[in-house]
Amino acid sequence: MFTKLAGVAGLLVSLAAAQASTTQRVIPTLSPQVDAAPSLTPTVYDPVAPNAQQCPGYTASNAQNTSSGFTADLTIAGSHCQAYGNDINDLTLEVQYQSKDRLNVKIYPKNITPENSTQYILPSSLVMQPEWDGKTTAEESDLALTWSNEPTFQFAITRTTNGEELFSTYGHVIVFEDQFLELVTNMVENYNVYGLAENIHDWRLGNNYTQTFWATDSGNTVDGNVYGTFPWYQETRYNAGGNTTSHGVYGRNALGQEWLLRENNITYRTLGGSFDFYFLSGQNADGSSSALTTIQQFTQDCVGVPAMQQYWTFGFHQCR
Ligand SMILES: *[C@@H]1O[C@H](CO)[C@@H](O)[C@H](O)[C@H]1NC(C)=O
Ligand SMILES: *[C@@H]1O[C@H](CO)[C@@H](O)[C@H](O)[C@H]1NC(C)=O
Ligand SMILES: *[C@@H]1O[C@H](CO)[C@@H](O)[C@H](O)[C@H]1NC(C)=O
Ligand SMILES: *[C@@H]1O[C@H](CO)[C@@H](O)[C@H](O)[C@H]1NC(C)=O
Ligand SMILES: CC(=O)N[C@H]1CO[C@H](CO)[C@@H](O)[C@@H]1O
Repeated sequence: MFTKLAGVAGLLVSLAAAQASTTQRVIPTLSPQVDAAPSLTPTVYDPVAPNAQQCPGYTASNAQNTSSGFTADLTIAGSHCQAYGNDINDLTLEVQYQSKDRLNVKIYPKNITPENSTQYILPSSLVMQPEWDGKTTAEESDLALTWSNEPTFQFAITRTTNGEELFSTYGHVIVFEDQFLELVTNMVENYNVYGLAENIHDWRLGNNYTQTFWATDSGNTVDGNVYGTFPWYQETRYNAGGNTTSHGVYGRNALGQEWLLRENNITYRTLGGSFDFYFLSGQNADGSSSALTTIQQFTQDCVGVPAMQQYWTFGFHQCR
């Protein structure tokens, strides 16, 4: 979805350089030493990296109902931890029951001006932004959000038909810094999560997997980072009696990011932007839910279906 433009940018630079060469000296913008930096241990493998879960978290106040959900202020609940940047004191929480099957949770800095808006808010002109259908209210939704300030702001998403908990930050702090965001959800035992593409990995991602996204042209590395960034997963639960339930989680953010799948939780981290989560119920009209319905809710309503391709492009025209 978020494709790499570095190649195009590189081409433009060399064309500009070729044109300029007859009239002026080309001054490189990067020093020749740029590739000679020491290798850095990624935080995820670094035992002495700061633990952002020791940050103070936030406290919610001033909750106000809106026609589609509610908003609240989030204020930092202690002194700044500066784990990987500057903590942002004041945030806005926006909860919107966008349609029967989709609930949106946004958390972004309260004080944003046109000058710094694009650092935090991903414009809808770049990546489609799902919106309220103009009629759904909290009472009509397949999903419900509950929250608490004890000990700090935390929220959970449940399915209203059976109370199934789909996502929950209970027991973890929310971290919001100018160059680092972190949020953790509790997961059921032995959870089945699929997606977070692109990756070359087992179909079921497992409970001990780190998906790093920064849209690189890194080749086809097994378990590594590839071209695209599809920050969404579908989870299926195989319940007693042979019936299954399915739902989806989409984190709309185009920055470099990591999803750490661990035994009992998933940690979501980004290098900036804001939290913009879409929870999809995967529910059909009869109240059952399925992976197929979840994926339809994601493609049709969140990112748009792919363009229809000419039949011959499925043939020998591989790659270019
Ligand atoms: C806000 O909406 C919730 C859920 O719809 C409702 O329970 C609550 O009473 C409302 N609060 C106010 C102040 O209207
Ligand atoms: C955005 O810029 C304004 C004006 O300089 C500043 O007051 C505000 O703190 C900035 N917001 C963030 C989140 O950095
Ligand atoms: C998880 O994966 C890491 C790295 O691949 C490995 O070192 C570790 O032993 C695994 N942990 C478990 C509990 O399987
Ligand atoms: C997530 O679960 C793993 C494995 O149980 C645990 O080691 C880790 O501390 C948990 N992460 C957080 C942020 O609680
Ligand atoms: C039809 C049916 O048996 N549905 C069940 C599927 O599993 C969920 C979760 O255990 C139940 O809540 C449903 O009633």
